[in-house]
Amino acid sequence: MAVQPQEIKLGTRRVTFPSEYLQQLEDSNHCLNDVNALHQEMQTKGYLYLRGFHDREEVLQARLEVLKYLKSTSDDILSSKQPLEMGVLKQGCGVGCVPFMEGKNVISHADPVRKVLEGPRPFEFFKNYFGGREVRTFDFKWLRAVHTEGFTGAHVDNVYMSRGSKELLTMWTPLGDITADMGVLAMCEGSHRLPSFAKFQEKYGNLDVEAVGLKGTGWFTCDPYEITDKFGGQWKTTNFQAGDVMIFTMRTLHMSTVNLTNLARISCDTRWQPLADVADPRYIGDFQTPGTKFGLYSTDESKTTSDNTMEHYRIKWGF
Ligand SMILES: O=C(O)CCC(=O)C(=O)O
Repeated sequence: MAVQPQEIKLGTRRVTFPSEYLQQLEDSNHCLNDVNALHQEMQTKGYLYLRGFHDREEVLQARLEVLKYLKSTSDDILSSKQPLEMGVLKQGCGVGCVPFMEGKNVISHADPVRKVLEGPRPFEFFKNYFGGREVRTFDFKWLRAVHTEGFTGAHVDNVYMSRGSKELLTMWTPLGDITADMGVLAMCEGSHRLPSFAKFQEKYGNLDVEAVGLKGTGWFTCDPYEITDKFGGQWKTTNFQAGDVMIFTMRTLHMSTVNLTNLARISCDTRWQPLADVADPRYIGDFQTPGTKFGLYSTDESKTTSDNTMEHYRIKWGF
């Protein structure tokens, strides 16, 4: 069935989806029984979009658990006029209204949530993907309920977690049916390998934002046009269904669409690697929840030129 074009926001830009600029993602489900084909897809696109990967009912149970948790923390987050499972935010619930749920905590590791994030499906998938080697996932979970107007700017994950396995992959799991106007991942296809991104990857992609004490989010930009104008690639996204996942490399540039609705956008990123590889110590074992927060929970300093801001580095790198 053809998708009706709709006006959404990708970072700072209003865009029509689907359109030439922001295309529909194609899934890689046809490769699921052929590990070489999965590798080939990852190599070509920089990601694997897999539909119906998790059990839908289990995902909806995990979502409900998160909503119950949010309700238990404060009466100011969710509207009591609507059924809890809808996840309707109270009017005015913006930045800072939804509690920080990243790390290893009562909700990131609640049974229904763990059942999805660390269930047999991802373990089997990654073991197969990594050629039969045993795998591990970080204890740290990037569990989020994104408020109205919230979004994630364009970045590669390598800037946050480059101190371990070179084969590390991200799996992004939407907890619920999440349409493009609620805040979904958009992938810049080819950004991990195209020669036009070589300098971007060498300079920005190799930055360890914590080691340099970067101020701000760690995002390269909030403007998707800047990426395609300067480096090329193709932005793609989709309306996600509960059960779908997006798996991608540490070098694949991605961002999210803006949550234009009054619904909490609940999702979690998890990380996977071969067990025998070194794991980034910041995210396993008895880590401390980071004092420095990057990404969504930081202030956007991308246009500030003072030392150690992204703008400072972009000028230094000649971007
Ligand atoms: O959920 C988001 O908004 C961003 C997720 C992300 O950047 C990631 O999975 O690496």
